[in-house]
Amino acid sequence: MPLQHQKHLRIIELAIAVLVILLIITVINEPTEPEPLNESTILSKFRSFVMQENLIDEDGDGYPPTRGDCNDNDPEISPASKNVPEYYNEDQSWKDYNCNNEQDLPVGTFFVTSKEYDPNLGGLSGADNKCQSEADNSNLAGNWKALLSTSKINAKDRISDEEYYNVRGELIDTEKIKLFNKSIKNAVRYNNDGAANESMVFTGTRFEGVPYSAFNCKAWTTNGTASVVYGHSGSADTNWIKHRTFQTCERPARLYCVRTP
Ligand SMILES: [Ca+2]
Ligand SMILES: [Ca+2]
Ligand SMILES: [Ca+2]
Repeated sequence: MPLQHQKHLRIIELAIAVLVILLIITVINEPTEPEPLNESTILSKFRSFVMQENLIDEDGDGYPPTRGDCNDNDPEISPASKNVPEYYNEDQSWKDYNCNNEQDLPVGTFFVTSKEYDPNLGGLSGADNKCQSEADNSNLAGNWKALLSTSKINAKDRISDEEYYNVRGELIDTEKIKLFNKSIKNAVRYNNDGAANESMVFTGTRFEGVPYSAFNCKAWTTNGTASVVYGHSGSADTNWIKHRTFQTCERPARLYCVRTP
């Protein structure tokens, strides 16, 4: 074959190869047929979007989980209820309104301890530890202190000025000056688990919130010969804080515990 013809053949082969490549590219880039939009495909697309974005408000409280509903199975729990005090109900249940797995009772809430203690409490700090550990055992949030006086320390100075409630949300009194003025509006009555414990409570305190002389088992360090004042957790008159006096520190009793800042 003459050289000229061979050249022409090469050019034709090259041109065919380019055309084939162009054809392949065109076929690959051909847009696929769009899915026809009928009512059911629109609905199913919408449903899967809503599921994917978690926009459903299961309990109908107006807030889906993506808008802050930390419990979408309970319409009483939503961003609108996150500061509601988590007092015990009558059946000792309670609701975790802010979903933090702790029971949030306001500062100024009182409980009476579940346990009775020896009058040698280990001083005020030992008594505070007992309140704190009972609170912790029941998953009550915050700091808790025992309402006690020694001869030098006033019980009233150990707690902050608040509205005071028991753990079922019954008002004890509206401010400190009224709390320590004879009677209170409701007895402390309930323990850290929300059950009633109407019994003797160590206080060492007069109704004014100050020491009852030296009736405090030597600042709560002895179970021997010393004097003591008990209150009564079922009382709302002055007996709530000064119920009985004894000349000996042998008898075990409970403590009043108060949430502090
Ligand atoms: Ca909801
Ligand atoms: Ca809810
Ligand atoms: Ca809580």
